[in-house]
Amino acid sequence: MTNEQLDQLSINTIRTLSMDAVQQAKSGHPGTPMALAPLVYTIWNRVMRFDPQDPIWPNRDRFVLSNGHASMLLWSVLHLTGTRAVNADYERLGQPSVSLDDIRHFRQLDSKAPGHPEYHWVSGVETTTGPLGQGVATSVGMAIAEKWLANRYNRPAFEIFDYDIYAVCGDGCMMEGVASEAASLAGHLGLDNLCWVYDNNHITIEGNTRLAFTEDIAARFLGYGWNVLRIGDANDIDRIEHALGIFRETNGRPTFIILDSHIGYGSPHKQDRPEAHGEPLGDEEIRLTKRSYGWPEDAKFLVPDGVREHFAAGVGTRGAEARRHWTELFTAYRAKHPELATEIDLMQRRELPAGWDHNLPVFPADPKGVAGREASGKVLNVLAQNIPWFLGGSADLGPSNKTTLTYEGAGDFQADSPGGKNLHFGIREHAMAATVNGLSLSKLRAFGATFFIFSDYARPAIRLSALMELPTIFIFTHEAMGDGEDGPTHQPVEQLVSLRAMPGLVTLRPADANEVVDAFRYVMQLRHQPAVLALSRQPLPTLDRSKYASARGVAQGAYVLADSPGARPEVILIASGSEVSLVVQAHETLRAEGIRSRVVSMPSWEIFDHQTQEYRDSVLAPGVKARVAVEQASTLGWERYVGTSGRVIGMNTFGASAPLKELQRKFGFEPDQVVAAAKDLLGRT
Ligand SMILES: Cc1ncc(C[n+]2csc(CCOP(=O)(O)OP(=O)(O)O)c2C)c(N)n1
Ligand SMILES: [Mg+2]
Repeated sequence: MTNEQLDQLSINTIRTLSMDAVQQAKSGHPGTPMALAPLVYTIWNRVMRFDPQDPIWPNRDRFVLSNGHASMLLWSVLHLTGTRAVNADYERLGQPSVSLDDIRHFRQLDSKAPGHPEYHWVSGVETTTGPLGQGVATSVGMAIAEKWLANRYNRPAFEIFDYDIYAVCGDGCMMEGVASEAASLAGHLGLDNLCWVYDNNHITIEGNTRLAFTEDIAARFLGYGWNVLRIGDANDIDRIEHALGIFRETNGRPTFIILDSHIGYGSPHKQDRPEAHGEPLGDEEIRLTKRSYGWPEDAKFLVPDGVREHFAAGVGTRGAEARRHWTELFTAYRAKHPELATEIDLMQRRELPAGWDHNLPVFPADPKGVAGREASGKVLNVLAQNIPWFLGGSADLGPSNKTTLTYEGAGDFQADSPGGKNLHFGIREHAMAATVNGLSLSKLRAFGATFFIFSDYARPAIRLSALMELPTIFIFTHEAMGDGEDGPTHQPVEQLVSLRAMPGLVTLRPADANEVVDAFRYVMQLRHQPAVLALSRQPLPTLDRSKYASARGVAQGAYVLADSPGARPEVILIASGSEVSLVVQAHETLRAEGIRSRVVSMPSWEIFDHQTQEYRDSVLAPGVKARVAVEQASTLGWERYVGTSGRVIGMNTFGASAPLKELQRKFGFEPDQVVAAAKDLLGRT
């Protein structure tokens, strides 16, 4: 067989595997894999530097399938390239990442060919996709990461990092706002290591894009400052290869390739029709389509002889050679630059350098206190100096979030200063969170920041952080009514409980400056969980830790901060964040009146819930039924800790525009009101 024939055979193998898998599953998306098989084939087998034997080799090119519904493209190519599996400890397992049996069980329980690409479940998947727009936005973070890594670690004659990022996307991705935010940022930063290929098939679920999407997308990307290319025929693999070559030679701009394609290519009755998007073709149509490809009509899940070998000769050989060369280079680099090499090693395993927590601040007792955001700013500046690959930024609220890294040499990340550690995301919260995911997928330790209320704008990407088990950090300040006069548009209410509801995400709402320090101490040691820090705008009294318990209790999620001497408490007062100090005042009042209360500071439900029953009972003594929870947020969920006979002082409306003091009075966040609730529960009014 000629090479051209093998190319075609390989492409048709991707197509027919996709059709067969969707048919077998009786669900899935056949049309786009049929159309994009030549594209994905070309990227993988002709261009990408990816070694199927080691899918986590640090300098590999990245491939992102942003139109995640076309997952059969990825399962086919991971199978045909013989990509090997890697486990969560980064060990190579030797077995295939995706077997033919997995493809036969496409979309079935435990199959390594699930409905959409899932990072952490299938080796070779660089990021989880499915929510349209997320993949391309995440790819911008990957591209920023590569620029940053190259700047820090490359040395003359040592190009340790020089990889590229390829993302494939469709109409849906292009319509989603997050993609626009991300494209705008990528254009501004001139990320010439980033290439998006847009599947211009004019079809989405409801029909032709004439229905809702008629803009001039080329003009749009030119406006963003991208290099825009067009390929009129998705089957022309030489043109595709040529365009990808232009991308690799383009400096100073990301590349956007518009690829005109036909969804359901080759299907006599479904090509160019919306039904090809998300329905099995049907047995008869599959036969007709296979006939049009010159394929045996009744063969199922067929991988003809020569196809695996063709991939082995293409990406297999090129990837192995690239990795071998890199490994030798890195060995020499390690000899010459041992400290830098060690950093790269640590980073790959998501470990922290020795001394990462040196010089973390300790805040003295102070009734006037320090704002949560202020304490956080001090901690961030220490951490960023201790951990070279710790970086991040805000969505234009740096001065307000106090996230700016101000120490000498921190610098701004820009096209002409790719070593900067202050990222300026602009007012693009959603793309910021997706970018932070991309940075984290590239093994950098990254944070993003905005006001807590606007976490809603970032939420879909935070959810993917949790789903992907990434140790990202989101710093959300102005976490309650502290911005008083800004009013209800800026006062979070339901954000806290909604983030607590997200599996795997750790939320922390520290009570004072020392709790902020210990919250970071906890968060930094996470390797597979994202964290949200909800921090106050206004100063919170720094508690006297010689009188009250140590802030180290943060690591247990909740701890007894203050207790009554002698017998068991009569009432337990539980609070988080800014309400802790007010509950402490209530406790002192109750104590003066001879009522034994206990104060529990509860910065994190999730962490507390993971402690032993014994510990939890030592904090929330089961015999004490009189309990009051105080938190400037939705009351939903607090019953879990106060029980059916407890009381919750929280928010059930949207707050209001007024000075903080007045809001605290109006909504019940005053010591007297806590005292009254406690006494009421005890029948001591
Ligand atoms: C954020 C988001 N909204 C909606 C969907 C549901 N959905 C999946 S695919 C799709 C249509 C996508 O059209 P296009 O990107 O053009 O894909 P094609 O059919 O051309 O492959 C929609 C609406 C989704 N996955 N993510
Ligand atoms: Mg489309």
